[in-house]
Amino acid sequence: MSQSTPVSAEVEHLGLAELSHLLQQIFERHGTSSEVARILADNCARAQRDGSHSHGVFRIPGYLSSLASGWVDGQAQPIVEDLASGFVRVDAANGFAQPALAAARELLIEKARSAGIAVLAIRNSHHFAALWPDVEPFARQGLVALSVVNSMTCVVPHGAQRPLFGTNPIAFAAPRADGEPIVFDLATSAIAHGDVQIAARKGEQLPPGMGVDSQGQPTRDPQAILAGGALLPFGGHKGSALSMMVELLAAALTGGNFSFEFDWSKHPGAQTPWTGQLMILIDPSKAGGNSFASRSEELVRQMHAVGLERMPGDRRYQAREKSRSAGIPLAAAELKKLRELAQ
Ligand code: NDP
Ligand code: PYC
Repeated sequence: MSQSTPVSAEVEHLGLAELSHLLQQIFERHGTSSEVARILADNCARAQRDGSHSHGVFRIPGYLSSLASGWVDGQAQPIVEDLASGFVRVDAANGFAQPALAAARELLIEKARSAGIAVLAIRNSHHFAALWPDVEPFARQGLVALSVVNSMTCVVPHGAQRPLFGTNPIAFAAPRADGEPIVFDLATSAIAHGDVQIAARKGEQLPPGMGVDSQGQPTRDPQAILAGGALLPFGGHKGSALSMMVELLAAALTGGNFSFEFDWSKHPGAQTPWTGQLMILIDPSKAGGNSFASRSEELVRQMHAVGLERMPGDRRYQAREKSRSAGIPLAAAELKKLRELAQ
């Protein structure tokens, strides 16, 4: 959903470095350390470049109002603990999850390459972004990566009456021999919360089966979902089970909050979920036998042979390629607001 490029004639195109620099200025201007600003800006600019609009510059006001409310610490220094041969833990210190991942990254890779597998458990963290930027770089280094993060209560477990789970995405990345890494990144809700907000803003109806209103009745109206309604898991009981798994891995295992466990009501403006994130890294070279990347390439080849035209990740890679040659398209009005925020 909502991953088309702006259609208005009033569109400007920026390079990745230019957009990232602008976003970095905004974050710094609104109270983050320059390191946090650099990491969040890079993440957000890459999402915009890839047409992941629900987690691109659309998110900037949410980041800034969370920072202004005092809910999240933009200056936090993550604390990395080397717990076991295959286990790294990070206390994000009420800061963002991406700087916590960055702080643990090298140690995590070292452990995965040595033991064949390593787990990273981030807690006390705020993740407000797409998850694919966290996993894709590992696949470019020949590793398989799986990550989950829980968010905020807005999804009704299958068969229940009230919301409990977050939109709880799962992202996976694997290297392949002759192409871009295989990457998927999906919310376990029928639709990401960000896409509901975008639809509400545009005055569009949602497809059926995405959510319910405050009375628990099915609705296609995004405003009704946002005003006391809730989302449904994708795929009924199956998506609901995956969402439950995300709560267990991202929160119970890391020591972070479940999606229902934090109370941001005393921080008006807070939007960033204060939860946890789990990453599992596997070094496929430890498996011996045929090269994993050749095997994954063979799987892709066979998928195409049976008629598959689009792999998960293809849309993003195409948008990326287009942005590389033409620049990242941004509505002029949106860019003007961003430039004002950077002043
Ligand atoms: P989508 O439903 O748009 O896409 C999910 C995955 O399916 C993507 O990998 C996508 O590839 C792939 N895909 C989509 N259509 C097809 C198709 N026709 N054939 C093959 N593959 C396809 O994503 P969601 O709306 O579920 O999630 C959007 C974003 O929201 C994610 O980045 C997620 O991490 C983020 N999110 C973040 C949360 C947080 O707490 N931080 C919470 C919830 C969501 P492609 O990318 O190429 O389109
Ligand atoms: O789009 O569901 C979402 C989301 C929640 C937190 C960040 N993004």
